[in-house]
Amino acid sequence: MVRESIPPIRIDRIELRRISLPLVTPFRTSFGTETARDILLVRVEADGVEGWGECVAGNEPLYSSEYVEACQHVTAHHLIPRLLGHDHGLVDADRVAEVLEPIKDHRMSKGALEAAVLDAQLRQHGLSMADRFGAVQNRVPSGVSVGIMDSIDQLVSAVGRYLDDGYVRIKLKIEPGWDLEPVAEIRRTFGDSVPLQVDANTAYTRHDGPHLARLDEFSLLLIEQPLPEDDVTGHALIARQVETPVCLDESITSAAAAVDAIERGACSIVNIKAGRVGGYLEAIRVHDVCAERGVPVWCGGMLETGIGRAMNLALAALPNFTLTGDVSASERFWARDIVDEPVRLQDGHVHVPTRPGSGVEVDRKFLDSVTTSTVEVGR
Ligand code: NPG
Repeated sequence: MVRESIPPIRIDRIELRRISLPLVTPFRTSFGTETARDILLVRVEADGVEGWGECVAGNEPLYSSEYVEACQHVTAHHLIPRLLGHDHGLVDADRVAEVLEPIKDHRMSKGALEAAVLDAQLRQHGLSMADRFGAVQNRVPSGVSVGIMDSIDQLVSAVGRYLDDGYVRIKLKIEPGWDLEPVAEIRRTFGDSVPLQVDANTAYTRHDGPHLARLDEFSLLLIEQPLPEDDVTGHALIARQVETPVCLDESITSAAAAVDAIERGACSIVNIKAGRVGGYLEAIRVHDVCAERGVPVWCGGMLETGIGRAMNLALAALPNFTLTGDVSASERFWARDIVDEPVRLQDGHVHVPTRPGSGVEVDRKFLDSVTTSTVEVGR
């Protein structure tokens, strides 16, 4: 698909803002429990408009090596100086990744900065992110990710509530000791027709193929990231031992990594998260290479506020997002969101924003009330 380019913008100032938001309920995965998020937001001021980007790194380096404090440091000291030093601050979102390329990794930080530039540039030209990305849907089905709980009874109640809310697909977090039993109980309680998948967040080993194959009887949509991120060959071994399709998340750090994993038979489905691959533009490339190879994708989530959630929706509306993603309603995680139009669930779907840029406006008063620090970096 040809996506038209738009004129660059001249950046006047970039603000790094940290906010603290408590989660409505603790969220436990195989790598840890989150009760509140310390979130880095990037605000770009350019030609009289502002653009926002959200960094999805967690408080600690548990999901990947990135974490919020390091993201702020690398953004302030390595990414922003390069961006502003290039062409006197005249920036095109399409070229941000290239300008930042000499800095190794730090994809979540790069993605947040690129998102802020893109948001400002699109607002400047009155274009929505969905249109810029090539979205083909105005709403997408909404799935929900359900954390590991203290008891199976608790899990059953939580899943029951989400199904009552209308979520059309359930993802259960699993780890050794919390896999066969919870999955069996959810199937027994809610039946075989509930679209169900599991996510291990790297918690298993290459020896666990026969154990994971015992999940096959539960007709799961997929099993996500059973092994550590760098074990692509191990995933190919597991994929041969289980009938349930293997999906990769942590391992897919770029479009090139997606091609490699697919060609090596390590996955037949890909979870796309913009932050994990260095930004929305690389995420679109991941989408495209998967589409070319007949590999379906779905949009993951990283406990984003309304800013990241709105952008995820624009991405999830692309044609090869044929599996239901993790873009759930804001209220699934936040008592109050920081934007004027939080994501809402309607008939099991969430709407793709249509206004310019991300399509959401930041609620400044509430944002200020949850802000813990602000740093300005000028041109
Ligand atoms: O809906 O935002 C959401 C959460 C979906 O389970 C979810 N995210 O491993 O995919 C994951 C997990 C995650 C959350 C990963 C936070 C990293 C940080």
